[in-house]
Amino acid sequence: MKNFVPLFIFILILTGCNNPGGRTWMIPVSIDPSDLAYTPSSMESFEERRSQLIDSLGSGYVILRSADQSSSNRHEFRPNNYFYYLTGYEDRGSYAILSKDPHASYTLSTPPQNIRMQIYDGEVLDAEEIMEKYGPDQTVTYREVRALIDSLVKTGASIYIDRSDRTFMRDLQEMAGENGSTQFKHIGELVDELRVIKEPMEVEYMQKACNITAMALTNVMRECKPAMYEFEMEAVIEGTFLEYGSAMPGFNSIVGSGPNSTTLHYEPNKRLMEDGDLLLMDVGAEYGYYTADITRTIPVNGKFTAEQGKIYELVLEAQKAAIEQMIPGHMFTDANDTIKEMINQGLVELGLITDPGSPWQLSFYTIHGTSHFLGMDVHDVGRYRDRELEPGMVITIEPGIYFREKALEQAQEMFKNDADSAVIAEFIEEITPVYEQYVNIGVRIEDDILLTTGGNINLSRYAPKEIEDIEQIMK
Ligand SMILES: [Mn+2]
Repeated sequence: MKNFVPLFIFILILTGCNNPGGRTWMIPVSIDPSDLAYTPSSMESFEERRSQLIDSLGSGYVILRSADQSSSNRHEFRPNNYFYYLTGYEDRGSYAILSKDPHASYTLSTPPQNIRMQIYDGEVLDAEEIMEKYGPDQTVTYREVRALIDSLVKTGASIYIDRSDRTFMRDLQEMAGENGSTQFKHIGELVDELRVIKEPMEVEYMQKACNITAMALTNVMRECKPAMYEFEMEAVIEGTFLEYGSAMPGFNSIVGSGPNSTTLHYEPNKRLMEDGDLLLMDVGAEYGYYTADITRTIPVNGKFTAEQGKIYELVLEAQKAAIEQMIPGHMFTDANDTIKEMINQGLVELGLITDPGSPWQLSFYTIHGTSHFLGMDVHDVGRYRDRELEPGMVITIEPGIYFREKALEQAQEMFKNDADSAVIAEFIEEITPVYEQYVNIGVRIEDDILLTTGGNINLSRYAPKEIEDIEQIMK
């Protein structure tokens, strides 16, 4: 390994040369996708999840399907999250049945061996290959599994399914018949709490998803300039995802400049960016079916204006303080309370909040919640309310402040249940001259935080967020 050291230093010097005068922003991410290959230890994880699930199953059955093209709203096939979490099986056209039956607690069906489908979609595994790779107790054919499911849903036992797969639920309800006593329960009841605590392999994928996303955002910082379109930045982002082996984004990329930075879920990404705009990017690469979710806000021309800088620093300081609250034993809501307190204080100082004790004035600017679980789903499963943070959770921290042009005229309607109209009118009148300096500024900063014993690790730490770093990279 010694031989690599001089080479490494040489690469460091080379990359340093590309960025004279500034420090190089290094992101440790490799293109090599061999980390996605199944190993005996990754197969053990899937087995361990199934055995935990079966322990809590009682006399019911779990019936899941890998999803087919038509049930997926994505362009490419991607397995159902619950199905994949419990099986590790990645192809279309298979069903999994789990039960306490000691002889056949885990059944996988082979996909339809349909030659025409194979011509279009490629070859599929046969029973022997499935037994070897995924280790079920038995395999059954596609035809047999339909008959088996048909008999199970008529037994009256509890059937656990992914209730968000509506097509499949309707299909099973039809099989059970009008008068069937079968209860279709949500598989999440048994699995979601397992999914909340991430295992080392899951963390590894999420770290890589975050590193790829950090690379994408840094590439935008290098490419971005006025008179480019938002979709060109989207292309840089999703192009980088593909370049590093992320097959698809974990959710639709939000790339909003100027007024669009104030639209929370802006997705058209069509606008021509102007000098003086902010650009807000809320994006995430998916890797190994786990997604990142990182937001960065940058000045299109490479330099924050004084007003943009003030709002940015306020969001950033609140976000950093909130991340420090992400410690096992703290409540899920502690970080959010810190954010509210700091942003409230900052907006009072800027003359944008006239009553520091008024939650509706704060929500006039901040609007949305600031945390969610992250995992296979971008808003991942699990119970949020009234719970303590635990090691292994991955949670986003994403405060934002938004100055929508229309917000002033919509305030009466928005807060009619929170305050008297005379109070709202007074607030609007008082803040208007200040508000106008900030119109079309939208700032959100989002990181993905892994809880560890006694602390946390910021998985998205390689995505630059200090003003100084962003401006340096954009030079
Ligand atoms: Mn988020």
